[in-house]
Amino acid sequence: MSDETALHPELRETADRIAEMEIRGAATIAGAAVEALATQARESAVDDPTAFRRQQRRAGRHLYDTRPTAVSLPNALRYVLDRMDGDSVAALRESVVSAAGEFTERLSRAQSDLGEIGANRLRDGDTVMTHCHSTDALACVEAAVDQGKELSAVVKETRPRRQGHITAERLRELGVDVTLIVDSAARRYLDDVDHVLVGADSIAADGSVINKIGTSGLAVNARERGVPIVVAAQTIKLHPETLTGQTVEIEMREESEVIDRETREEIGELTVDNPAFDVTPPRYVDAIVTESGQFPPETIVTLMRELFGESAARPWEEREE
Ligand code: RUB
Repeated sequence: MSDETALHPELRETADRIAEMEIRGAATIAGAAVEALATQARESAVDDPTAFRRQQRRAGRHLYDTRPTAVSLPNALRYVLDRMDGDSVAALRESVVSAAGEFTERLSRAQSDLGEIGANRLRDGDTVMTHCHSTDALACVEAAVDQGKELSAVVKETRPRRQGHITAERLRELGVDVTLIVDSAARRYLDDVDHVLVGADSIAADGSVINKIGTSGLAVNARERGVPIVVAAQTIKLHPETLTGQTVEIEMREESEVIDRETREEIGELTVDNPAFDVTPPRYVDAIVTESGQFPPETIVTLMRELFGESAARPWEEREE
C-alpha cells in the first residue's frame, strides 16, 4: 500500500459504519458512500492525476467491500467514478465532488417522485403491513399522508436487528396508527391489511426482489390471502450485473446477532445461520414502484436495459493507467 493513495479517515469511518450497520438501508448506504468519495476527493493530498484516480478507485473498493447485497452501493460508486474526468488533480477533484452532489440530489428527488407514485395506490383509511425499515416505502406513506389520507400500519418487528422499531417511530411521526407485531404473527394480521409495502436492496433482471430476510415468506402468505405486495424501490436498486446472469450475493452476518454466547453454550453443539436478506420471486410481487413509474416485476428488465445497457462496468477495480 503506497502512502500517496492512503484513504481519508472519514471515508474509512463511513465504511466501518456501513459494515456495522450504523449506516444501513440501501438508499442511505448509497448516499453515505458518495459523500465519502467526495470527502476523499476534497481532502486528497496527491498532486498527480494518475495517483488521484488510483486513490479514488481504492476508496471505491474499500466502500464496495463493506456489504454485498444492496446494489445501490455499487451503483452509487459507478455513478461517481464513471464521471471522474480531467487532466489535472483540480479537474478530477471537481468532477468527483460535482458528481457526488448530483447523485445526492437525484437520490432525494427519486425518493420523493416514487413516493408520489406509490401514494396513488393507497386509499384513505387503508392499512399497510411493513417489514424492516425502508425509506423508499416510507416515502409512499408520507406522500399519501400529505395528500390528506389517514393510514394505519401493522409493523413487523424484523428480527434479528429489529429495524421495525425505526419504521414504527417514523410512522408515528407521520401520524400513522401503528400496531407492532413479532415477525411470526404476520399471517394472523394479513386479513386486516390492504397492502404489504416493502423496500428492496436489489432487483434482479427477472423481477426477483432481494430484501430483508423474511420478505419472501411474507409475500407468499400475502398472496395466499389476496393482499397485494408492493415493492418501493428507486432505480438505483436495479442490479445491472443480473442482466448477464450474475446472481445477487446474500450477506451472511454474525451469529451474535441471533443468540448470545452464553445461551449458545448452554444449548450445546449447534450451527447458527444469519442470512440478512432473501429473494422473493416475481410471481409473488404485484408491483415495483420506482421514480419512473410502476412496473409489473416481469417487465423491469426493460427499464434496467434502458438505464444500464448490457454491461455493468466496475470502475472501482484496480487497473493499469
Ligand atoms: C435494509 C432493508 C431495506 C432496504 C430498502 O436492510 O432490507 O428494506 O435496504 O431500504 P439492512 P431503503 O437494515 O440490513 O440494511 O428503501 O431505505 O433503501
